[in-house]
Amino acid sequence: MKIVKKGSSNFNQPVGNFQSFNQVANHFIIEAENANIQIIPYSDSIFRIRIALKGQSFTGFSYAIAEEPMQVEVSVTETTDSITFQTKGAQLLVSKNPFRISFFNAQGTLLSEDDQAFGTSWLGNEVTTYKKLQEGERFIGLGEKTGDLDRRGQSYVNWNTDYFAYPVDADPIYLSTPFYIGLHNETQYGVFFDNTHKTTFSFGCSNNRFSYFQAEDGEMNYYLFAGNNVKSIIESFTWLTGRMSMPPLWSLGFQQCRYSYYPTFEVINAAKMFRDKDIPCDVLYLDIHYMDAYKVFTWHPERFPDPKKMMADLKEDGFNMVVILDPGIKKEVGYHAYDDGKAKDLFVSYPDGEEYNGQVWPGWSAFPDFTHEEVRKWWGDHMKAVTDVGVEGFWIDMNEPAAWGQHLPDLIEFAYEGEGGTHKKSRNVYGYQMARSTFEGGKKLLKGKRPFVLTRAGYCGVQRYAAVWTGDNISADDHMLAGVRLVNSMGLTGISNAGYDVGGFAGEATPDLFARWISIGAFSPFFRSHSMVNSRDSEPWSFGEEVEDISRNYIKLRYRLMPYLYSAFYESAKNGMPVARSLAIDYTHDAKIYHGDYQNQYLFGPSILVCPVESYKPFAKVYFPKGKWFNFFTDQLNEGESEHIIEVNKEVLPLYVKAGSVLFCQSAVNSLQKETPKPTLEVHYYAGGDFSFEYYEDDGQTYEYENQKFFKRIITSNQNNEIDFGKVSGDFTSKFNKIRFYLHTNEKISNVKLKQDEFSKDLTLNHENYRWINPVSDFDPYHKPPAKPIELNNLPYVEFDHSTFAFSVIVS
Ligand code: MIG
Repeated sequence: MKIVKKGSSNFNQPVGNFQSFNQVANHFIIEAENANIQIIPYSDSIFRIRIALKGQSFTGFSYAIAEEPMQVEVSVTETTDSITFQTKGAQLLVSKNPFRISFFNAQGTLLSEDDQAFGTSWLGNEVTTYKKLQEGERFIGLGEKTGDLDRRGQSYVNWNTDYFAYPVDADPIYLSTPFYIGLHNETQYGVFFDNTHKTTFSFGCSNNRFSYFQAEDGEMNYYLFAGNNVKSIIESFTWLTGRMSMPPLWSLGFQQCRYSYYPTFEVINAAKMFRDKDIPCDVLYLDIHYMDAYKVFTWHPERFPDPKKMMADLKEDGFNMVVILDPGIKKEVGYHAYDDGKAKDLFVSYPDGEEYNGQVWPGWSAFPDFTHEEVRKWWGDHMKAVTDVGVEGFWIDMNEPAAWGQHLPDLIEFAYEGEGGTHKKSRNVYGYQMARSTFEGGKKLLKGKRPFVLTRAGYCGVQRYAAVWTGDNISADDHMLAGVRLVNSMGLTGISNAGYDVGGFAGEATPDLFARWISIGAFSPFFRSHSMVNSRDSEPWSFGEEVEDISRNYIKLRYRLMPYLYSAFYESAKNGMPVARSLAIDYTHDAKIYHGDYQNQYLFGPSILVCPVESYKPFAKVYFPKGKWFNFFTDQLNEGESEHIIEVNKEVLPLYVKAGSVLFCQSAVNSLQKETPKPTLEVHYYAGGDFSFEYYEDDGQTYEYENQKFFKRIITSNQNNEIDFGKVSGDFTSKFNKIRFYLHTNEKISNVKLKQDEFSKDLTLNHENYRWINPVSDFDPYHKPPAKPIELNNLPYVEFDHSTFAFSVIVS
């Protein structure tokens, strides 16, 4: 028996000692005993680090990266022990013997450092970088991962997985975004491990020594981000991996799904019900039963004999239709998509050239290789089968890819843009490239209109092409809250347009659960109700009158807030700030927000604080972070940095508005695509602090905004209640010609002035009783006395033109 002496293990292969250092263009190349290293200053605050064992070449290509390295000013200092790379925003220090990396912010504070003993090392082909745990370090991000907001003590695997009815602590699920943010000592930094193989992240799991990121195979290729706050790190990360473009306005409305609506009259009936019941809705879905024998790009001849007419009828009523597209192509000679794909050799195959077949809905199927440009184009062209009918929305499912039995053979091969890759390397990007193909195909076929794509699987960068939903959740309170955290966590990793199946996919929601879920869902970026085949009806009217009223109220509220929401989406498209913002973005170093009681709270856009609470709880615990917070419904002010226990009921979701912020509202409509709101834009000003928020409008359906066809202006305010509306830029004419400016403040107002350049005039101060949504509490007279409407009595407002010039409103 051979005893390996402690400290002299020869299993773990290290990088070893430094040997030489060179600069080639903007790359710094270090040779060490066992590995080659590249250090690339990528921007002022990003360093890219690549480490490969000697004898292994650096692979070239990444699907995630949207930008080339910037021209970075870097000063390099070499001593006998170390090399330092200093940029404007960060510092990277390489210790030579052995090779180790430490990372500092612009102020020289340590952000992250390699574990002194292990740094980067290999076990066979498996490569790992170990980072020393810092004092009090927390970890956030990693996208669609279950568990707590603070991921300390947990580990996660990135391997896109179809997981029906996943438990709330399941891992992995559908989508992988190997990017996280570390927080400690009032500092923050980001790590993006751009390796598409199965990766594992540990944040001090089962040890108290290090965090690590590890890949089964491939290169150690990671990016370190420094920044003065979490927001700037998200901005850098989304600069690097891309941001969403403006989604079609209709996709921000309420979306009703079902597995499955068929035949035609069921779809038409659902549409009619929404209109008859005065519940806003913009989208209905067709799940797999619309296809003929589940063959993608076909229509079931009996169930949908005239899809064009159905589509036209729906559009007439202000609905769009989103149809499901699964990647599996039925292996059937005579089926056009199969024959064509086969003839052109576009399907994934074994190393011996034989087509790979797996079983999915249509039976034995072939899988288009979306990692090949030609295949993506081919898929896009076939989408004509649905766009010809008038479809503008595409729901891509099963793209992990899923197959019965789950495990695809690892040896199957993908093009990987000519680089080639096995299933091991390609799986995690398959859904992402399917999203890209679907988006680009849709964009081409819709001739200038914005397609809407919804995907289940993805990888970093998927936000450029698709919205994401969290797959097959369960109708249960803990799933409702887990969904909120999944969406918020995706927001930290670049994916802003995300949502969950409201009401739960598997199982059946109770009326109370549905009521609470739909009110929270109204404050989710992507807002869709969906449920499983053979389960009870789960449209908003299926749970009784009371729940119907609550659903109507919250859906209407979302529609009222549309100008605000659209501006929040714009902010996301512009700088990557998510629409649903974990409090870890703005209140990063406040320990309270990570507490189990408060970790589900988030900001919806910059101003609205949402406090999700289980449907069975008569009380909720709410934490107000720094600042002051207006109760959304009553305007009562709450001091920040305080914890409260409040009474809740299913009609009133705890919502608050930040003092020192603004909301933009419009009149209620039932369809964003068909109805035009009244021409008065409501601007709700919540006094009490500085803010800056950009108001944004465009046509909501084309890419004309790329040609200046937008209407935007920055609105700022200060403690003195001077609200500046900047000059409008862009050539788009606003839908609104008047502004009704509401003042939410507990101070007495005597005068409101409108000031433009030198000129200033007093505005007439009016008052009105204002109600956000209708009360519903009078529904249940047996159990409680009819409640009074929640009204803001005598809310002051002024009215003026929606001028494109710069002006100020001065309140005193
Ligand atoms: O094997 O298309 O997550 O939303 O309704 C199940 C049927 C396939 C899984 C999706 C779900 C969808 C269902 N799909």
